[in-house]
Amino acid sequence: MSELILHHYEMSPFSKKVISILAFKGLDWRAVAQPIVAPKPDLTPLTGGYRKIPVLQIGAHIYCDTKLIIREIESRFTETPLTPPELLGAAELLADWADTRLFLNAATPSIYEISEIVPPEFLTDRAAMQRPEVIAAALPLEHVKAQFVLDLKMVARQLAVTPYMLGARFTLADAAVFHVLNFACNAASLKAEIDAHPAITKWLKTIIDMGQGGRQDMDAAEALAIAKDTTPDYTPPADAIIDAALSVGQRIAIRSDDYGQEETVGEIVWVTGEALAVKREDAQVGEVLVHYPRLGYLFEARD
Ligand SMILES: N[C@@H](CCC(=O)N[C@@H](CS)C(=O)NCC(=O)O)C(=O)O
Repeated sequence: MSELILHHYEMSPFSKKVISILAFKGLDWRAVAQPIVAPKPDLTPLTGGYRKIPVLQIGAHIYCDTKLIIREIESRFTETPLTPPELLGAAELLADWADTRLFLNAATPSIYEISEIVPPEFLTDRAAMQRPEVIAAALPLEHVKAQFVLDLKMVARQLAVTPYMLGARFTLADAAVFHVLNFACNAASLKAEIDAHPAITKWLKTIIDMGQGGRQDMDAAEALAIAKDTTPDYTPPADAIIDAALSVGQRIAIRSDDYGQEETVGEIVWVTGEALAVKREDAQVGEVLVHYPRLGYLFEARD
């Protein structure tokens, strides 16, 4: 069973980053709708705790974080490469900027502005995802919005002279900047700032018009049953390494180094320079192999 199953919800910006890539590559995939706020009882049996969206499931393999999800899709489907090698480093750096700094500058003002179209518990849920010291150090909303407007100028400067963020073709850099700006369009005042740059509006439309690839919806129960009926492949990848700090067989807890502190606890099966996979067992889904990138995550030994 090697279907791509994306656990997401319609409003999720990071899901749109992955979906734009599924569209670009013309791939078939299954969409499982997950709740917009915690708890996520049909997701956490797969991840062991991680509640962020999206999560990619392939059989009993669970991929957390879009950085890793996209690399996995790219390595499995090579016919339509997303980012040529000569642009990959630049695309990953730009994607990191978009996913963190641009996202924060856009999300904070957007979330306040769209509060009437999200469930009432949404703001409390998102506030609870932040560490208290981050909340205490929060910058004034007007400043954050002004930073977003400055970010737009940099994006527009590029799109005024090339059709895509890194030149003539769609790459990872477009998917990453797209998901943030597309989400910001939900907030009227941010959409007005975006629309002040016709090159950005045109580029957004080009990506939206790419569609969603071959999407078919799937029930969460079916996705959980697929994980249960499948045995993960524990074979280490060719680039697996020996890392004394993260040795195979060790039990570890994995958690994000930014917002969302839920942990995945499991036994290390393999480690590469940029990712790792832990085995865990759950009454509902049996044995699963949960994959994480190393960038952006903390690992702590557990007995
Ligand atoms: N670094 C993560 C960030 C994912 C993320 O923040 N996703 C948002 C939704 S787009 C989220 O999970 N928010 C809380 C939630 O949906 O429960 C990634 O690249 O996948």
